[in-house]
Amino acid sequence: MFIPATAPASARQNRTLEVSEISALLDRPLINLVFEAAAVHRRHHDPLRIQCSQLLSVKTGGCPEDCGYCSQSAHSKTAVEAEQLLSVAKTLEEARRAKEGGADRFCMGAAWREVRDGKDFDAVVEMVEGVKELGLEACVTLGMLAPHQAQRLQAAGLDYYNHNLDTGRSHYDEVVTTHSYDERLATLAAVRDAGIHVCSGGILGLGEAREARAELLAELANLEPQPESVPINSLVPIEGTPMGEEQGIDWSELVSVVAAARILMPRTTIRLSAGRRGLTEEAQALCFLAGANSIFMGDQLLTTPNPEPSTDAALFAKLGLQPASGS
Ligand code: SAM
Ligand code: DTB
Ligand code: SF4
Repeated sequence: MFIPATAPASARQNRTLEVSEISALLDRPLINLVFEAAAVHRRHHDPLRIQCSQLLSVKTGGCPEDCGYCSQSAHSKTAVEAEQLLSVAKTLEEARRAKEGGADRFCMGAAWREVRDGKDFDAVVEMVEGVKELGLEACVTLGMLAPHQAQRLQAAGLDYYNHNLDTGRSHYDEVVTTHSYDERLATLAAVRDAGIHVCSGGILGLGEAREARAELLAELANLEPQPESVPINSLVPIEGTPMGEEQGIDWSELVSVVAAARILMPRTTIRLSAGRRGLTEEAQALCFLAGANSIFMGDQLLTTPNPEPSTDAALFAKLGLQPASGS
């Protein structure tokens, strides 16, 4: 029996959510699901405020992992060339520009399997310190992390660590074979134990069934405590990758996952992440109504384009939305 959204959030956090009940939630009429999610959203968040993060790829391409969706995997022949780690100075210049553009969080991504202690990690720690000095929240996504590395990032002032579970456990082997689901969970535990906020979500459109989406939501919502941030990406198909020909998912599936995530994780920030260029304004509006309250802003994600800032500003104006950091 699914606990109705009118029950206090604590009621659902005290027990394990079953995949079957989340599947049933995703199968509900979309109109009812969005209505319920919108009600939960308003109880816990200002529905007019959207948290705005900006991304920068600080180490692009040449990744040893074989994630089938990714432009940066050395296993795929894509247009992305492998690069060295960006300098601290260049990174902080981009962070300054992001702040001027209205971002409140700066997220730095590296195409690494895992963090290795050494000069590159030292430089990333410096980047985190510099971003914090600019008065921005700092987030990094660097692949797998050992507990001592998480502690070092925490000491540098890191606010969030992004590490996505990407899809349900049953579908994971179809997506990546060079690391396991349990390794992803171990990194999330190291992040949590170090006292850094957890940012973890997934990608829709990897050829998964609805059941796998329910599994992903169950994994995330059953984490204790629940992640502070859950990015929901729609696959950006990349030519040359095993998933480059996948058909995009229908907007209604995306809205239902956003709504279910909001109902299951009432306090979490839910980010409408990669794939917004493929969505109409109306579909994005429904996602914001259903509880999405964060986006990536700026015209570039990691290696692919994002909506132009002026396009997002026009959408925000039409919907009466404001960046979370704005007055
Ligand atoms: N290497 C690190 C890792 O895998 O955790 C960090 C970088 S990785 C590019 C960060 C996340 O971006 C992935 O977990 C995935 O969810 C998302 N992502 C990558 N390529 C994508 C694509 N083509 N479409 C949508 N999301 C994508
Ligand atoms: C997340 O969930 N999405 C971001 C961020 N975390 C690192 C990455 C999106 C990448 C989209 C494809 C690209 O630009 O390469
Ligand atoms: Fe590497 Fe991350 Fe891309 Fe996987 S998603 S290939 S780990 S950069």
